[in-house]
Amino acid sequence: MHGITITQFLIEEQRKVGSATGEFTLLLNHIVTACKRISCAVNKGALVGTMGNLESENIQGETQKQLDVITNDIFLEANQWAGYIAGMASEEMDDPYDIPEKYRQDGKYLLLFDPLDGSSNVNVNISVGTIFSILHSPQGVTNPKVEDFLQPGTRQVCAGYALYGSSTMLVLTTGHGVNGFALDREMGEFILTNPDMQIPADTHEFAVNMSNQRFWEAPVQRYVSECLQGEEGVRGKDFNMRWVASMVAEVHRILIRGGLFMYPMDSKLRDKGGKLRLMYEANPMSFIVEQAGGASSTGRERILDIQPSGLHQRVPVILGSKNEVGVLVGYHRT
Ligand code: AHM
Ligand code: MG
Repeated sequence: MHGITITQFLIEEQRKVGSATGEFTLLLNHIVTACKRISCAVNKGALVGTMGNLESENIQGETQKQLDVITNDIFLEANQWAGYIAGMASEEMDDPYDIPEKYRQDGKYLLLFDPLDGSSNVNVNISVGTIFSILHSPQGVTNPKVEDFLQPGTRQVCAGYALYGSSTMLVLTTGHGVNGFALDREMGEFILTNPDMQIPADTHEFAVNMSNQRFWEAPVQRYVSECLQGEEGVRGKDFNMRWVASMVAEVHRILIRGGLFMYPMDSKLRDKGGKLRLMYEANPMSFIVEQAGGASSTGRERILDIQPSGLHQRVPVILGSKNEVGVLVGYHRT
């Protein structure tokens, strides 16, 4: 039997909230459309010659790929015109996007996104994704400034990602659990395939870029060396390791079968604050992981509790199976 479409799912969810006006459901529908368009753009990449680098750099000083810019434009275009959104910000833009005057209408929401996460993987045909986070726009603000976006992750109304992998999946939370939808390309619809996703509390799989080992802090050194000792070591079990270098793919794997993912602080990242960006990578993924029963921390504090100080702020990230995150966070206390 075919599952329900994402549109039916969203409308049924909306019915449960008596006071809902339907605007939020429509807003999510535009995000869904943007993700379908991005899925097509990523799939066609090599055929239409969009797999290369551009000469430009983004605010993070990273060389932009053609697809970084194309997918950023798709997200802006799909979401700017309906009036539900007061402001948008993304990894690919230094400042919040100026929504054209003709579309401005006291929108209730702010949208933050990374249009193509893991884009260093795109020209080698490895999974990439889109990450997004929705916040309330402060009341009475029609042209939101950076300060209006700087809300802690606990204030997110919704977070989600699309994974462009062997199939395209969309995973969402609005604070009532996590649901996953697979794109049926023939129908052109996302279908509910993974209702109420739950992360197992225990795991024997970790994900980290091992090439940074010599730069890590002591707690992470200890944790990984104990995992590598396997059955003979203090952990008393063998661990497996994965590193896709696409956070969306790693978080999706953890939602399906558990695991621990980290991009920890290291001595060469200290000035930047970490590698991953708080507002459109760490916060939405932490919201999803916590809603699926997992945990997420910098090692020293819960990510969702951080009061942001900048749109492109970076933080160390440790997330996944609750008990395993607990072990590593515990090592940061000793
Ligand atoms: P991006 O948004 O520029 O693609 O960077 C974020 C990505 C994450 O998806 C991934 O976990 C990490 O960068 C990989 O970094 P590294 O290449 O250092 O392993
Ligand atoms: Mg990214």
